[in-house]
Amino acid sequence: MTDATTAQRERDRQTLLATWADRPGLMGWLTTVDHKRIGRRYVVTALVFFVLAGIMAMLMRIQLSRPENHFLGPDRYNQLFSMHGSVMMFLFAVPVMEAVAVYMVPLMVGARNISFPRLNAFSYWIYLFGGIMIFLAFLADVGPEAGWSGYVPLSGPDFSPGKRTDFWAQMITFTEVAALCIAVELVATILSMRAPGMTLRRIPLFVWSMLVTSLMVIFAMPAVMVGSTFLITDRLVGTQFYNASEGGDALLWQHLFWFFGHPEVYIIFMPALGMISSIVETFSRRPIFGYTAMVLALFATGFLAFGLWVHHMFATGLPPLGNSFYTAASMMIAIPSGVQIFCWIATLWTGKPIITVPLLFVLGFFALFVLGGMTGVMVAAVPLDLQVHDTYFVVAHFHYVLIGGAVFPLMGALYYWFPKFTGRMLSERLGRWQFWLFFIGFNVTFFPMHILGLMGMPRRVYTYPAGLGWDLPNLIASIGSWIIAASVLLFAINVVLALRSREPAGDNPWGAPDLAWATTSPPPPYNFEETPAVRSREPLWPLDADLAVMTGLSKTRREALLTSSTDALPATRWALPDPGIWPLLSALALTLLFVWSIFSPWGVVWGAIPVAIALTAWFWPKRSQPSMGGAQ
Ligand code: HEM
Ligand SMILES: [Cu+2]
Repeated sequence: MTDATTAQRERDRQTLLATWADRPGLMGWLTTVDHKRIGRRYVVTALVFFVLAGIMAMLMRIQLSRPENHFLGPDRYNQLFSMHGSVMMFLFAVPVMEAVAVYMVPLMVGARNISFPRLNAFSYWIYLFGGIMIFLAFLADVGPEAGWSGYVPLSGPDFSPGKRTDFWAQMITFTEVAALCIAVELVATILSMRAPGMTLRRIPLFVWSMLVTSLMVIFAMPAVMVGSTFLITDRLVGTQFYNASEGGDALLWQHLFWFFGHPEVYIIFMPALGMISSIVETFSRRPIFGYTAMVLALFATGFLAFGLWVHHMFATGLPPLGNSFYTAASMMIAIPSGVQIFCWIATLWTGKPIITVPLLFVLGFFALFVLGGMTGVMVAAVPLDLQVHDTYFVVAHFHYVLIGGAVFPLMGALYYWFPKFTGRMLSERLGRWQFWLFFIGFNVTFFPMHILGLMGMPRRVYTYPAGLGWDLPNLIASIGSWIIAASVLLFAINVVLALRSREPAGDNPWGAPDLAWATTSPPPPYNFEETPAVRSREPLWPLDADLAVMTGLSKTRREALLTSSTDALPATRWALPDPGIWPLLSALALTLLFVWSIFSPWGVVWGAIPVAIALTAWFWPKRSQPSMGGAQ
């Protein structure tokens, strides 16, 4: 490169930086609309919630480590398992996956930012405030107490007096608003902001998995929002949606909840599948085997996931023919999962796998997920389910799928993408220790629960009598939970050490093939100097090849390129918004409305005024922004 072009590139970079950089300091932090800053913040917040819910799990395991223990009383225990389950599901598992996608998807498709960046900021604040609210409620002894599934009539006005369940139901609305915002942004980003040339057949599998996940969020979350809003109105203003004696129906809650709740576990699991594909591809050093089959399997899983919810309700006495249908559907979903596992194994088999920490976590996933999947097929059979329903067998099963199926791939992905997020590498040596502690600790904790369940120990009990043969498995499980805690602590230490190290990771330390690695690590505020142009499914392979770029986007305005949905042909340019404070203020106003409405229905009426003001200010048209029309 000549001196003149180098100098020109440097000038371009400065111009881009001036256009895209946030304001310095606290104001910049509060007003940012950069998907990377918001995504990173989202990931960190979700991990904090994971640790808090994990501490609650530890307290429960201490209580259950021996029979007739008095460490926690029944009321405290009820609140703890309800908080643990709700926080893990609503505030950790779904948000952390979406958070990683908020960071990675725009980079993987070669865009300058996520679509609707202010909505993205709004989503984060709503999520944060909802999470803070539920923890404050818990500390003030108004934490949830009816389990993460909040069944009526237990959660209704007669059996859960006080405000505990109202806070819980409102927290759900908060987190689902946040999740829906992100889902919409991701769908729009994936369908209309892909780099030119990234046709449907060239989309990275993680991006595909997030498209399916987001569509599932859009279909599933409204059910639980409607359900929890009915619950609030039953409790607050005397509607009778769930009250059978007044013509309501308690089973309506279970249908609404599980119509969301079953897809929810796939909403957690699907991004994990995408993460595994990314990791397996990079570390096998070959394109993924069976790409088309993988994409079809993702869609099949997403579709089938909506036909299974009744398998959570086998014990409610529904007609046997209906039950058989849901049994068959539940078993069928093992097929697309099996297809994916075989494709990964084929990729590893025919590639030259390098066993790094991310790949170790994927191998751990294979072992644990197969076990969790098998117990899943077992409980899908009605006769067996009727025996183990509400026992520790189920607790073992769902922790195997949730932790084995989602947390293990997530840990792998955090190791894999950490250099992208921070520009530093996590230590492989500590990572191996962490993996083995997690893997062993996990099995020590949860394997004995299968046996406990088969011996008849019910879930959600704060203690048990001695002499039933439950003492030893419980003690082993409790010891295991400390090993998991040690592993999580080691991860935290690894992160701190990596952040303090001065050694840069380099732009593409793993030799990965997707566009996310075509820019620096961490990327600049504008992501890419020029829009990358894609000619194959693995645009960065072979690693020494030059990446084609498309020039023409303005450097002095926040412009994004819109491309067509199937062929990714350049269509038009689009002005993305500047940073602003209104998403934060709107989220605050909405929080006021939600919390106020827990105490009085008038909160909805008066609380709507600040929301309307904030939204009006947010959407007030700016004269200074010239319209860009359909300029090419
Ligand atoms: C990290 C180690 C973990 C430990 C030691 C642990 C332990 C426990 C314990 C002791 C219970 C209560 C069992 C009962 O009394 O019925 C429980 C319930 C539950 N856990 Fe975990 N857990 C862990 C991680 C997770 C994760 C990562 C998730 C989700 C992603 C999760 C989701 C749940 C759910 C949904 C419940 C049911 C709550 C309810 O009954 O309403 N757990 N867990
Ligand atoms: Cu299910």
